[in-house]
Amino acid sequence: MPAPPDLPGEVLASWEAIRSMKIRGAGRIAREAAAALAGAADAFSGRDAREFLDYMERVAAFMREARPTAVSLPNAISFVMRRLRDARPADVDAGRAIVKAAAREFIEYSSRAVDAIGELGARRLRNGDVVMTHCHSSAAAAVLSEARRAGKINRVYVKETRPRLQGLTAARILGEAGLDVVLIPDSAVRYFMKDVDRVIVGADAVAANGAVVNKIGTSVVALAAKEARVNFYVAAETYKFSPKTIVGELVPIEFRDPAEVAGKGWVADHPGIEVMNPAFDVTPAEYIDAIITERGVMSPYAAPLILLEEYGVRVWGAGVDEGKLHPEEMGRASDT
Ligand code: RUB
Repeated sequence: MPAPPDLPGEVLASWEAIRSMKIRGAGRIAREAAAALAGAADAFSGRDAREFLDYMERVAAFMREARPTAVSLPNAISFVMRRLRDARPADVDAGRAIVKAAAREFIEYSSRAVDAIGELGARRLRNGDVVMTHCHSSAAAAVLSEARRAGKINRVYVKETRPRLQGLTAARILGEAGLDVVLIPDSAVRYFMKDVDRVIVGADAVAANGAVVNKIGTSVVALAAKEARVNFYVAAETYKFSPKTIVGELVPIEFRDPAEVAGKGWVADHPGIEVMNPAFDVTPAEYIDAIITERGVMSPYAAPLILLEEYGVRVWGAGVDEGKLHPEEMGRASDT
């Protein structure tokens, strides 16, 4: 989608930062998008409330396209835009205040949710557990850091997570938290699974059927964990649950630049070879023992309950579009 002509520079910068993965991880992406909406509201210089609403809709639609898979992105945007639409502000100042307050509320909620997941998840770990993780997830890292603080765990295997090597970020952060980190190549997952008691990963999206979309390779870790009878946990805030999946839509999987896999030069030198770079994969519910949310630890099969609580019952047959989620369309009784 082309950037709207009246888009302020800071919104474009946020979009670019998310697109280029300077800002990455589903939670951070969502917080950045909420902050970008607040920045856009601040930057609006017109005086007409209707124009302000249209402008904010354009900004929201643009930001939603920054990356396709993390459902936290459209959910964060919908959270803010729903407030604005419902309030039908009479003037620009009122509209601006609503956007800024909603964005702040989302960002604060999101940060508190990660802390709560850390505490709830750490309780699930047993003394002496050896854990494996994949990619870098702030929510999964919160569980591991909290469990370390509680003196429960020490050793954690961190997969490098090709092609972007987010495992190195996880390894650094977990090392700083005092964990005894072992960095391993992705291909060593099955080799080391026999030494592991639990796996914990994050999520970009949780579908209504309890399937979890996360960094490519997550489903292979889940397979190896199941084979070795190792518990597999997902740490995910409730705003990563996807309302669209209730009506059967699939979470789109992002395919990234082939150069991330093989390097620009190699790709150019081998024009006859197709290089594919899917960034996420789907782990079905049957491979997941529990999802740790800020509201509690639940079975993946309970995902519809979270979605019902968040978005209401009239979602069925409503032709859900996360971009349009608001109480009228979604049958949600209130915004709280
Ligand atoms: C990151 C990734 C993370 C989830 C959850 O992918 O798959 O596991 O986004 O992260 P990418 P968090 O690096 O492509 O964004 O728990 O921090 O929200």
